[in-house]
Amino acid sequence: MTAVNPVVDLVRDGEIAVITLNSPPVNALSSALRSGIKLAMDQALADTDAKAILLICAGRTFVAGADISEFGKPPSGPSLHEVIDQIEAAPKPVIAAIHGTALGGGLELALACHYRVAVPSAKVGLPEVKLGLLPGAGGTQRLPRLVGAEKALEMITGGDPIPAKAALALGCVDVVVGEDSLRSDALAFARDVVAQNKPLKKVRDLSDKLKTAADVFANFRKANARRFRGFQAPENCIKAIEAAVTLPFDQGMARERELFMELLQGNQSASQRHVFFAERQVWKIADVPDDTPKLPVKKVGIIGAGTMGGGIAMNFVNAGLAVTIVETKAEALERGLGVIRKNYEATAKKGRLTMEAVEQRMGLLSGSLDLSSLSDCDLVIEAVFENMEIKKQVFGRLDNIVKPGAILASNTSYLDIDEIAAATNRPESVIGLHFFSPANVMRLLEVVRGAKTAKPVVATAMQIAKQIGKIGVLVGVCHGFVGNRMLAQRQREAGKLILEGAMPWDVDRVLYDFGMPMGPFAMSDLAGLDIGWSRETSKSSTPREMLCEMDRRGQKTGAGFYDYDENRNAKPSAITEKIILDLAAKQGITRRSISDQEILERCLYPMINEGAKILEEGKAQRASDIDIVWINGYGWPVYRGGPMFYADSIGLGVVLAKLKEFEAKFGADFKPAGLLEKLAVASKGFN
Ligand code: 3H9
Repeated sequence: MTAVNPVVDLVRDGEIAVITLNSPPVNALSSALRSGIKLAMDQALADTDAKAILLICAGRTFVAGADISEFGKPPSGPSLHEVIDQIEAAPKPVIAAIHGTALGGGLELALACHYRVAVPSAKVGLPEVKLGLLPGAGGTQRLPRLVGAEKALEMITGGDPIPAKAALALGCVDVVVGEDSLRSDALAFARDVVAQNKPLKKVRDLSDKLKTAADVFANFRKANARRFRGFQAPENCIKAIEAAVTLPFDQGMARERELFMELLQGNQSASQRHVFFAERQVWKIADVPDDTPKLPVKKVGIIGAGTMGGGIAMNFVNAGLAVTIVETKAEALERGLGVIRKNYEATAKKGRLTMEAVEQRMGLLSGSLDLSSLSDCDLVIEAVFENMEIKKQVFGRLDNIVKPGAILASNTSYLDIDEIAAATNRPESVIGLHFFSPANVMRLLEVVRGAKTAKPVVATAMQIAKQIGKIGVLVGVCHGFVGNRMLAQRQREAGKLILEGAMPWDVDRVLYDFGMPMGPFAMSDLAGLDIGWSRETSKSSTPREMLCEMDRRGQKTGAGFYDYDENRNAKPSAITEKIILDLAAKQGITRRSISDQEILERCLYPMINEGAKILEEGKAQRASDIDIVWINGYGWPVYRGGPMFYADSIGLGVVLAKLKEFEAKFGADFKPAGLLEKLAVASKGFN
């Protein structure tokens, strides 16, 4: 074996030169890897005894793409384009042997090869759109030539990889070989290419599949307008594929470059790349190393069969764990189990689950009216009414019932985990697992670490999050934890803005246009205005109270802040407007015109400020964890990178100056956090 450089080897196996890429963990195309491939190609091409070249990877995967950490840094070594051009132009056949994933630049590299072989478990795709980019090394020009524009549109704007078998059917790979014999089968394939003197198949020269109906692109844009709302990358992907269809190859490549650079230099891709790394950082806990022992979790107990409890149960059942749900009343238990069955059956009706799987999952679920049936559970999650006294009672009882060492978790969204833990004699086993509604759908799980929570309990909770397909974010005990604590800031300002001069639909429109799935008032209408409201204590002191008093309790009653038609389409409401105007007058507020800019800053900057306080108090490990909470729990647009990254991208100095201005005008709610002030003065960012 000849080491060409530390990450690339070259050997000759008979008449085949074998280039092996070995750059763990995922063979990303770093400068070193590109240099190594180029050098190895030079040598293999110069070797007159080598009749064909095999490109194969060591480790767990074929090339997973360009090295994302190099983006935005000064270029070094040969570019990926140089490497790709060299391969495609090679006078000897070059064959890619694919296992694991060939993604992004990795697939682009493979598409430049003359032939591709893959193991059955391999996947190939162009996921650049998820990083706010487009495939920038020929992917937008070569893939349509192989699979046609329509399929390329779907694959490139969707970004999801396809399995080897589908890739074979599309012509993306030439042959699928044995799962455990990639190297020998690929070598045999290469020898066959040589023996039969097969042609050098260059994707750039193909044109048959490029014939496309004129309206394909317009139709695709129209059909996906909602899905792509706010994102720049999908549109650039579409334009690049259009170029593949309308321009000669080299001109198409130039257009691809232009469109790629536009994205690479933009804010959206910077945000999405931040999120890529943030999602991987989030699992790392400074004082709980990866090798911390985990507790075995095979049987889960859930207390409460309501919407939350049921949704939580589905997560575990989906992951193949046995779940017992406990309720106090038989009807509630039956209703809860019935809802779960209905949910599964609805999924089955859509063809995404077999009826057999529905039964299998329901078979993992049992119901009980007796807390003591949870005695042998490894993990118990309480999802009862949000009331400290009730929770303390439940935990006190659990402490006497559940086997020692089991994890006792609360799904509280606000309450003090330490106080709950103190109701037991095993506070080290108590933790918060804050699921977001609908719990079987939302990806976020706030893992709330109490003052006494043991490290193995923390480590196990994070592992469980992964196991059930959630993104677990470790947070500390404080009112509302990370997400709801910051949300409270936005809700307060939204409430003030509508009395000062804006209308609910103004606030909602500004936040929707920013990229949120909906604004605060539309969200309240959806959730129900009467959450936490009671007629006995209602004092007509806020628009929400007054709406509830009128039985306008949101979408479920056909009216809330908005009026709704029979299809639940929202319309601004004259009744709400009058309530707001009357209340403002009653409170002596002189209404004024409020700009969209002020609405945005008033809603978002106090959130960012609260995020700074959360960091300062150590309630989140890092700013990027806060971003992950907001993206996955509240629909913050991923192309704005989360509130903390967004603050960095506009500049903390700008945020600080505005907060000070608001503090002078509106009072202490806007007092800047010490950390924000410190970082802004030092011209630093949160990330
Ligand atoms: C591109 O190719 C642009 C071109 O079109 C044009 C160029 C001109 N770079 O996810 P994991 C790290 S854009 C750098 O935990 P898994 C990752 O951060 C690229 N680093 O493993 C992590 O580091 P750490 C298009 C990368 O087994 C470690 O590797 N390609 C890259 O769950 C393990 O990753 C993509 O978008 C990278 N490209 O999943 C594919 N990829 O251990 C992105 C990973 O320090 N990658 N790392 O936290 C993936 O989707 C997954 O990593 C993969 C493996 C499926 C490959």
